[in-house]
Formats: sequence, C-alpha cells, structure tokens
Amino acid sequence: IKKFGLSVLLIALTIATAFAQNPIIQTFYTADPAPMVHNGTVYLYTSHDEDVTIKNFFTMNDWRCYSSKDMVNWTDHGAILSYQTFNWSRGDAWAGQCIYRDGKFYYYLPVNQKNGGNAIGVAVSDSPTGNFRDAIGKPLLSGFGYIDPSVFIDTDGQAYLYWGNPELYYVKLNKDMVSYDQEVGIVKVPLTKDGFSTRIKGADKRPSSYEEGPWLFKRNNKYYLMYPAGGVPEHLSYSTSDGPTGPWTYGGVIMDVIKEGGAFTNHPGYIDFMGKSYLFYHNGGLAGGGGFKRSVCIESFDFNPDGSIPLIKPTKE
Ligand code: FUB
Repeated sequence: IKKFGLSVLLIALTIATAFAQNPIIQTFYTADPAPMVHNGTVYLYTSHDEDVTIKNFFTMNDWRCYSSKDMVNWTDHGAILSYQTFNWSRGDAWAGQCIYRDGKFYYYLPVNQKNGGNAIGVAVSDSPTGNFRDAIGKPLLSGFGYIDPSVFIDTDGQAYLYWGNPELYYVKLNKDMVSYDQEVGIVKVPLTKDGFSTRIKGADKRPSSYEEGPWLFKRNNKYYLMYPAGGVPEHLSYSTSDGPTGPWTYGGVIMDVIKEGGAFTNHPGYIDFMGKSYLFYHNGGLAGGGGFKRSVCIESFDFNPDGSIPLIKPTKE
C-alpha cells in the first residue's frame, strides 16, 4: 500500500509539474490569452491556431476555454464557440476577451464579415464556459483594423471597450454591455510618442509603435494599458493613466521580443489571483510551433513598489 501510495503521489506530482510548464497548454496551439477570475476560478480564453497551417497565415476558426483553481492544474473546456456563432461572419476568429456582469458573461470577439471587413461581435452566456450565443445578431462595431477588443468595468460601473490595429479606439459601453454611448461615440486614442512605446523596427514613421492587442486594467487607482508594440516582431509594453480614457504616459517594456520559437506576435493578458500577479502571453514554444502555431504561457511577477511593471523574462516553468 505504501508503494502504491508513493506511485500515486509521484504520478500526481508529474501531472501537476507538466501542467505548470510553459507553454501551459500542450495539446493545441493556442494564442491571444484572455484570463478572467470569477468565483475563485481562473478562466483562460484563448484563440486557436489550427494545427495545419493552410495558407501560411492565421488559420483560426474557434475559441477555447481552460480553467484552474490553482494556476497549476488546468481543465480543458474545449472549443466553446466559433466564428459561426456569428452568422454574419466568414471566419478569422482572432483575439477576444470575456467579462462577467449581472449574471451573464459577455465575450467580445473580432472576426471578418461575410461581406468583407473587420468587425467585433459580442456573444453572451449564462456560464463562463458556454453556451455562448450572438447577443445582438450583428456586429457591435465594424471598420478597418477593428480587432483585439479588451473590455474593462471600472469601480463606478462604467464599462469600456478598447480595440484596434494599427489605431487604438475605445467606446463607453452601456450597462447592457451590448451597445455603447452614442454621444461619446468611437474615440480614437492619440498614439503620441510620450504616451506609448517608441521602439520601432524598420522604416515605420509613426510617432509611437503601439500595434494591437490592448489590455486595460486598474490597480491602486492607476489605469494600465498593456499592448504589443514595435511592428514585426512585437514586444510587450505598457502605458498608465489616472483615468480609464487617458491621457496615457508610456511606462516601459514588459516583455522583450521572444527570439525562440519564431512567433512574431505577442499578446498580453493580466490577472491578480490569490495575492499574485500574472502576465499571460504567447510564444511559438510548443514542438512544431511558430508564428501561426502559437502557445499560451504565463509568468508570475511583482509590481515595483512605485507601481511600475518590471521587465518580465519568458521562462519554461
Ligand atoms: O491571433 C491573431 C492576431 O495575432 C491577434 O488578433 C493579434 O493580437 C496577434 O496576436
């Protein structure tokens, strides 16, 4: 019995260790992590790079969900919705984010429309793992570069949706979470050189190098906007503000370009969970991985005493 107990313990430890390694998901190529803490559980929403790269570009049809109560062991909830959830979409299931409000989960997702062009849809569900359905039967927003929505609800209850590549936009969402304040409308954020990363590769003439993938959060009354920057390949940077809509002040690089694995994009997500801060990102680190076969990774980190974010090194642990 002693021997049996020891083997069980060894197997359990092996599984726990294996699941805590980066990339944390070893069974699918996953990208664009969007973590959400709800009722003591971390829900990790990801996009999904198809295992076969068909057109040497992003081949992405559905979104997956994983959950964990300890950041070590993860439960796979499978593909919880696809671009076909939006009957007006023809594909390109890129980076989204899910949030809870008043008993429902709202999942903001970028896709391409059947009649062409980028759009952001919103799906709604009673449970964090589905069933998600199209909340309004049409795009919430549509326009060139309308990708990578990031949703945030402030302590006063006002919700914001940021998105965009290469421009950055936001709207103030109404309380129903499926419409937005038409008086404020769609606001284009000035991507100034003082406000955003200026590390630019190549001949890009923009004043700053914000690229895409914004992630907005609040900590100790300071608002943080994380984002990939710098063109190809991307690094992760952040900016801060005293309010949710700026003006933004450049904060620094969070994660340098990841050389190993060949992923030229990166994409930040952030949570505080059980007293620790976590950066979620992706790389090309899984066997056979690369720019179109990416994998979600996690690093825990400590904010500096002044609230700034340190440079975080990608690890395999
Ligand atoms: O996954 C497709 C696109 O690549 C995302 O929308 C971007 O953020 C980048 O990660």
